Amino acid sequence: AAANIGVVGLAVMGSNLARNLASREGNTVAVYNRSRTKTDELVQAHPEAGFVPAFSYEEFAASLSKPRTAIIMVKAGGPTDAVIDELVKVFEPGDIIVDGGNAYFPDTIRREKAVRETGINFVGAGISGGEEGALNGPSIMPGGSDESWVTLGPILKSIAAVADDGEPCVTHIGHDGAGHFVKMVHNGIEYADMQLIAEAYDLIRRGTGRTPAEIADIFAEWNTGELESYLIEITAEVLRQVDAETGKPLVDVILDQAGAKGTGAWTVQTALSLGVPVSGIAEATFARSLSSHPEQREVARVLPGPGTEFQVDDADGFVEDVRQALFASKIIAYSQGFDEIRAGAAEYNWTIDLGAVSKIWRAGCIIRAQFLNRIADAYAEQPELPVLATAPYFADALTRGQAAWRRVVIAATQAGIPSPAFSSSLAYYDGLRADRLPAALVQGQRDFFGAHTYKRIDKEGTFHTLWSGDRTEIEAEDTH
Ligand code: NBP
Repeated sequence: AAANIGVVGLAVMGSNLARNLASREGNTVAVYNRSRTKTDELVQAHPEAGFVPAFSYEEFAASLSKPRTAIIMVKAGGPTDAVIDELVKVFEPGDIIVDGGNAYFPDTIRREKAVRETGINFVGAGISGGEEGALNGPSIMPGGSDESWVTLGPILKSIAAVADDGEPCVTHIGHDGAGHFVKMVHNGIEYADMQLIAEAYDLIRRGTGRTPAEIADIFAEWNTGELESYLIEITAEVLRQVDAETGKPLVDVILDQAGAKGTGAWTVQTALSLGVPVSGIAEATFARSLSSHPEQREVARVLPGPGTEFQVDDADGFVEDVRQALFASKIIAYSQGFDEIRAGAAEYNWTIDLGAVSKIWRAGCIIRAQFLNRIADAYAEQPELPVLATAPYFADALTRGQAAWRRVVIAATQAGIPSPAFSSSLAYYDGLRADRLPAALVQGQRDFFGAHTYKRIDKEGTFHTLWSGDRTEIEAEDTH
């Protein structure tokens, strides 16, 4: 028993995480992979890491000091279940099994419940930041019991990314599936942020005729202000890239069909069942789906557009409008994402510190940005804040930016340029701040065809109009 931590699954993520662990003072890392070659290759390529290789689950368990702690980094789904089954056989009560893969949170809730019955701790931990993060410091979102956090906390803190203020990007999110839930929403927010940036690029390009390289400069400039973030930074890099083969901007050579691995869809599906409108994330997910149906796009080319040239008069003014529209829409997307976490915590009985979540996203993950400090400030000021976008800093930005935001959505609509994330965020904003919504009419319709009843603004109780009778109103049972 020489190792204090083990890693199962030595593909790119697992081997990078194992190297990260081994590079930290005080860690000795046991490694195991189903097929032996990956283990041999890793151990040979990194003698400096002092790995303790194991070639069976029994050997792996025997090489770990107690309480045994192992991080699983295998393909999500069946493979994760298979590894858990094997580890449960060789581990003992008090030991800790961590799933660092991209599990769907209901699976994590199920696994935690099953493993807990053996007395072994199970922790689902969202690990963000891809390969590079795994090696140099990811943002880590662990769930699981308080007991397992005592052992695991110091280990995870030692390998996590570090924010500018020196804080490690890991916190105990909440019990059972809370960590993977928060990782899921992180990815959903990432989808929204990327789509918003893509819409901003498209509008500027088509409205002003700027080249990708010129737009790269605009994004680089934006990256020095309130939009400063990893995603804005890499967008500039991608736009500046020239294709070696054709000499064209790379972005013009890349097929315009966006892929997805499903975490955006999970975020939206979960939001639908929780009744939380995450329209920015949903539109971003749908925009990827729309893009990847070439057969539909091909036949739809016959449908007419507005038939006018899109050319803005004041190019610099338009670029600034787009910047403000992007920032406003981004505030809404994050506000919606945090709303989903709040609602998920209420539904699944997790105590989640939303400010702490925003802080651990400041480094080691794709949505890392200065902006997250503002979210942390907002929740520090008001932990029960019902709508993040109403915190003073964000409300101020929306007040300053809303006129530009509207101009951009109008321009896009008139020009026939799709801006689903910009415009749905604006619709959400206007819906949320409205004094009265036409939901009153929807209730009337529901009562008409289904006797679903309604409430009144002027008195308590539940009512139904006798639509097919004399149309008088009666008090009714509340059937929603
Ligand atoms: P993969 O997702 O490609 O999985 C390959 C690993 O799973 C190999 O070690 C393979 O062993 C092992 N494995 C499989 Br497949 N079936 C197994 C089984 N029945 N029993 C034991 N091991 C099995 O690896 P990855 O790309 O390194 O990703 C690992 C995890 O990290 C995944 O959950 C993934 O979703 C997540 N991930 C996260 C990020 C991020 O940014 N956070 C990025 C990429 C991946 P073998 O060598 O014997 O075939």
